[in-house]
Amino acid sequence: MNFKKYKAVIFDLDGVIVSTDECHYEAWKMLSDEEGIYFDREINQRLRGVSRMESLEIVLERAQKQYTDEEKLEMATRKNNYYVEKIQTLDQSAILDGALEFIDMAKSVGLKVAIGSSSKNTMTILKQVQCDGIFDAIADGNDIKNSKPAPDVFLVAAKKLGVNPKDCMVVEDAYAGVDAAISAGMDVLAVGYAGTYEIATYSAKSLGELI
Ligand code: B16
Ligand code: MG
Repeated sequence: MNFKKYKAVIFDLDGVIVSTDECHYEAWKMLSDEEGIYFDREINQRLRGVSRMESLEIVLERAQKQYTDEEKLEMATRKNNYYVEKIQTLDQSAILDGALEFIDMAKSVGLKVAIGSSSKNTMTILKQVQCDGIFDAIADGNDIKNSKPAPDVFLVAAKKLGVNPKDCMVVEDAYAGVDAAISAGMDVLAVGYAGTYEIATYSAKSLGELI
């Protein structure tokens, strides 16, 4: 990978910088159990990078009844309350392998660094793991209407950085996120769960592998 051909790296948050998978899984599982809806870890993998309301629709594919929009909103809020409670327990040990070193490496060759996350809890998570001061820009679920695989969150991040999208590289762990980066006209390094997605520009098991 020729790092120097880029001007910025935009990092996805959940699954790239911080491991929040288990918190999301447990919160969706609590909601599903209360509603009598089947939910497992395989279904949870389909929620990577997908917005909260779209995630709920995937969870509801297994529901035995129809829910009104009002009920759906209440369920998404209930899940989020469980999730927010769980992420209070996160600390720096939740930072994923090689993430901080990779950010330092990018900064040391003059690249700007940003977050491009679907999560509306981005700031809470970054503060929790003490990474809120290290990025030049943050774009998250609060900045956009269309979430990944739409390119919006990465385009907002590039705009906040003042960098042309074609000069950005995205780091993603979700299929939806890799698709979003490509739609934004950006190169993408796929790691973790998306590490085998063949349309990515580069791939690795984790950022730690590239240090
Ligand atoms: P929230 P990312 C995504 O974050 C998660 O991967 C996805 O599982 C979650 O549903 C989504 O954020 C919305 O999160 O409910 O906190 O707004 O991977 O794009 O950083
Ligand atoms: Mg992710």
